[in-house]
Amino acid sequence: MTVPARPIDTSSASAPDFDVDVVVVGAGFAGLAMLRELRDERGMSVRVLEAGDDVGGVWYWNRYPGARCDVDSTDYCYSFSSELDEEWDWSERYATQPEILRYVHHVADKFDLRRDISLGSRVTEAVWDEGTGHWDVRCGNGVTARGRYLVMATGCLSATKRPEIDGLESFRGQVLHTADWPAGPVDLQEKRVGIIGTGSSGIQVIPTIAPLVEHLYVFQRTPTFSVPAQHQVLTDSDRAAIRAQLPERREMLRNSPTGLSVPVTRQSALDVDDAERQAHYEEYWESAGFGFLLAYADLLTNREANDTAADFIRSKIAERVEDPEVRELLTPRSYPYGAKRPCVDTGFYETFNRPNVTLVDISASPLAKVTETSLHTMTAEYELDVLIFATGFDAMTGALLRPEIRGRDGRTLRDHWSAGPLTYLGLMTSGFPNMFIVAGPGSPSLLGNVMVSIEQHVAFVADLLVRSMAEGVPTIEADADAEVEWVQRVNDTAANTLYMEAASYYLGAEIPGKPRVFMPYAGGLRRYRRECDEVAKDGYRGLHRRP
Ligand code: NA7
Repeated sequence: MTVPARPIDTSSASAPDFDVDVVVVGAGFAGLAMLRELRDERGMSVRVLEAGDDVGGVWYWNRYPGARCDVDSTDYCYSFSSELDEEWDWSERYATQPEILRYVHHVADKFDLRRDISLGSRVTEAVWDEGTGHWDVRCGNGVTARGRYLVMATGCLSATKRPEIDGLESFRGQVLHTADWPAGPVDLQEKRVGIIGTGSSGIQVIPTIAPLVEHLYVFQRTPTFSVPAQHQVLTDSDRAAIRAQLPERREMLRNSPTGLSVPVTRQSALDVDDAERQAHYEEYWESAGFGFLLAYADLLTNREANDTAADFIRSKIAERVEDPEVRELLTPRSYPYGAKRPCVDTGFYETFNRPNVTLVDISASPLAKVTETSLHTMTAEYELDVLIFATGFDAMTGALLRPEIRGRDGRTLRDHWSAGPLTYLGLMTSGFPNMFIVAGPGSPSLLGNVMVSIEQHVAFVADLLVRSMAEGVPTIEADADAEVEWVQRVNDTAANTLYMEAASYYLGAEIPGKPRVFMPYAGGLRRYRRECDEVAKDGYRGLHRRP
């Protein structure tokens, strides 16, 4: 069902607040990179609309205790400026949220980005005006912008998810979400704290707050595979060594399947004997962190190979948790390692050896209700002062579908994607001319280092816009058949992996009723980059560029 296209009524003033070449939504890593590239390198006018009161995207919102990136800081930053590389020193292997936010502020100030960003401006509506060939964009605070192009740089994990629990509004204690953590101090000292969720965020919060609180109740639905982060503080000599190899390291990231600085092997886990495999896993365990998943080439494609890694991790969990019952509850057995986003941790499992930490298995006895003082499962009551949701996000599509986006003939993106996201290369969707998505569904984004994905998308979009403008092509749109083929390719690629064997957010399983389709492209960043390069070389095959 479609309704006629209509431009946004800007009521009192017919002119929008900002009339630019490109409206970018989001001032996280993707939006800032897009702004700098389009404005400073390509001479376009840009307005960035950002919901938060400051720049930083997920790193602005995820201020929970213990928040860190689980990709090496050296690899989780921009690569466009050698001057920036020279003047910025990361202090730790995995940067904390405050350090990453300082970096983002440094970049925003150094490249004078703030002057083109409207903060506190959450986009609620974006409408394609067929008559003029522009996007009209409106924010909840009344700010309006008009651009020939619209870039959604809204992030894959930014629309928070908080499960409905009966009676939650009656709770008299404090309710927090990891991805919407208050900016001011939160006092957890001597409090009875409950936390729901043991994904990457929960795994970071739990060991950080356990020593502070009177008692911590961890409500776990599915146990997680986690390997030690092997975190370390970087010394001057570490940094000097990293700097000396930075150009080669960056080149390696760009040409790797994952964007991670872990060597890629072609060896199968089944090609070696038990002793050799065990030694190899031990070596990765001691250093690789997230890269443990890359210890052998077939860990995500062959269940028997995967079982060898999963068994190894399970044996390590067994060494780390004292109580046999708790140990069993923490041990993942129902899905392959890596099929849900794997975690890295510092002392997560050991936290359950503390007398003030209780693991509550909510798969056996689900959450039932909240009262003024307590969280109840079906079989027990837990009195709490603070309840923390570490329940993650409406992944990949959430931030794109919450605003009302209307394309050609007034069709909404929600309608177009009602059976799951449809994109060409993860970058464009048919019927929504001149709209681009950075690191969206259909791109590798979440399956690797998202910074490498972001920079590749920014370069691709910038080249495409400049070329189209130079050629007098005002409208760019994904071809509907090319889109269907790409979505099929994304599905086929995932079908050859073990990703399909877990109820993960890659598959839309995190939200009841969300279409179950595998959303990211699982063919790897390197292959994806080549595909995009080929598409560009073929005159942007699969895109209609109408003069
Ligand atoms: P995740 O990884 O999606 O984890 C969410 C956790 O919350 C996970 O343990 C979920 O259990 C649990 N959860 C979600 N909904 C519920 C309900 N309704 N009841 C009980 N438990 C629930 O989000 P994170 O914030 O930890 O990490 C997101 C990303 O940030 C991460 O992938 C990295 O890229 C960084 P489930 O497994 O669904 O049973």
